[in-house]
Amino acid sequence: MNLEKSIAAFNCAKKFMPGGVNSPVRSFSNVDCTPPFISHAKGSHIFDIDGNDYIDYVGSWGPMILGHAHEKVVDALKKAVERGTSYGAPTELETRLAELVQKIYPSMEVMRMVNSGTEATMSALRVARGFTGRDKIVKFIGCYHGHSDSLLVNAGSGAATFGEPSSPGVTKNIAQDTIALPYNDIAAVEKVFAECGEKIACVIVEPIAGNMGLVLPENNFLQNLREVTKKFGALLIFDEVMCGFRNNVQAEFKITPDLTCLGKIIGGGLPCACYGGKAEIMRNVSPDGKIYQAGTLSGNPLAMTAGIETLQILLDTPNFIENLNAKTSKLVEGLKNIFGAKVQVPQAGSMFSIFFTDKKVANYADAAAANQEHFKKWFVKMLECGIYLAPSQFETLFVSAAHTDADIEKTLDAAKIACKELL
Ligand code: HOZ
Repeated sequence: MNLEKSIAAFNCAKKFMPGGVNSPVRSFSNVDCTPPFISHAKGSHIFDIDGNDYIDYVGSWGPMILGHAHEKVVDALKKAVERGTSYGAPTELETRLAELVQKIYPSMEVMRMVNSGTEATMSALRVARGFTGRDKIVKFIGCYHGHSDSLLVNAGSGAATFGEPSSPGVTKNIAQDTIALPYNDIAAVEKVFAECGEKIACVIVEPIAGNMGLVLPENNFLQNLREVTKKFGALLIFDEVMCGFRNNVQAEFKITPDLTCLGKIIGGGLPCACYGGKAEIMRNVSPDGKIYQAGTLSGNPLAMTAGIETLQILLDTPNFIENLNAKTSKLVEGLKNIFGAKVQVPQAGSMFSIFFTDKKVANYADAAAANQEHFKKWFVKMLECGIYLAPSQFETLFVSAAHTDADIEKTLDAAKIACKELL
């Protein structure tokens, strides 16, 4: 694979940006590769400046559920650009997107649009603290909720990838209010609540964890979280930035969290996120209430337009999610057949990941114990075969509506080659 131009572009970028990138995992440094520099993307494919063509399972880390440059989204955006790119004033677009979100997430009675998942989770924490008058929060080791100080404690995703799950720069004073517990361990949660439940403002959780690889909730973990938080008057926050829209966790598990954080798909590939929940809680946000949060580009008309088009397609296309999930199952079953019991390939709807271990992965310790050297070799071989995967064990892969049967077959052929070399 020729990456000559990408290597030159990377060297140039390194002069200006830490690691040559604007988000650490993109540097590919943990898999000892040069990241292909992207020129464009269409459907399920992404193309680099060297002319290489890849089948893309990163999908901009989740948002591109329709595939890249979907015609309807692009057309709507072209028209929106002509009307101006930002007003810093209310538009009807914001209400339209909120209505669509509420159709899918009825628990979000009142919501606020923001620009990134980090902003959504950070703001939801502030609301939880402001509403309850309590300081402490509970999160789970290996879950990643963006990079605000309170949440960058025992975090997954890039923080775990680069061995800094609790970042320097987060003060002890802030970190001491964050209690990090093992995912899927309800006994640990109950113990902490028994010790200091009256000081805990909220539990924040990825109901389907995607930032330590894909880890599914087990043994009524989510239902038990709902019960224990209710008992102690703490809020339950579902961070569905990654799993949202692809999985309807709240309906499936019949759980109403107090607050929900959404991102990625909600902006259809443009910067947008949202937090919201019960009206009695959200009405405390300024200007209705005293809890402050604001943003110049919040509710930006381009992001609202891409979000509206994307959600409308999800809602209007018969069996959209069922078809997407079936396609993903075909890929996941194919990978299981190729690798056998030596690997784990968890799936949640159109999300999946691969762990090189024969043991089931239920938390961060299990994920970190999987063979990272095998992961690295797998990643490099797949890239050489034209399959673009997330360059870290602590991320998740996404299938889009644009992936074809031929894409899935080509991916499985590449996996056969990688498997032969690996195992
Ligand atoms: N680490 C984030 C996904 N879990 C975002 C990665 C990126 O955009 O580079």
